[in-house]
Amino acid sequence: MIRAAAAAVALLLPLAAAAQDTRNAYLRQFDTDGNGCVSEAEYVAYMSRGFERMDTNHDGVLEAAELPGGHGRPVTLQDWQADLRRQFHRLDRRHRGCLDAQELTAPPG
Ligand SMILES: [Ca+2]
Ligand SMILES: [Ca+2]
Repeated sequence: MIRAAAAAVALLLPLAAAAQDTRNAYLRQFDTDGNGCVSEAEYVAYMSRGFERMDTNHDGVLEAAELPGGHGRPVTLQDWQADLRRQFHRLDRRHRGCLDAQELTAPPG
């Protein structure tokens, strides 16, 4: 796993312990079509915002200076999104291609 993506996930983890209402509110941030579950495209789109925030010079690559801790190998947006798709499939425990609130907030395993 790409370290920067792992760090982004770690920041979101406290939400995993939150109540169902909070989980549903969290899901709604991803669920742009409002169908109550998060597709791979919705997951990648939402989580890619973290990349955009970190990519302060907007060149589509996170250089060492832009990564948490200020070191590491450069990460392209393509690498980042490939990693997000792998995360999505790990979270999609029921293999429906869509995450419900419980799957979305489950600890990665
Ligand atoms: Ca959706
Ligand atoms: Ca950059």
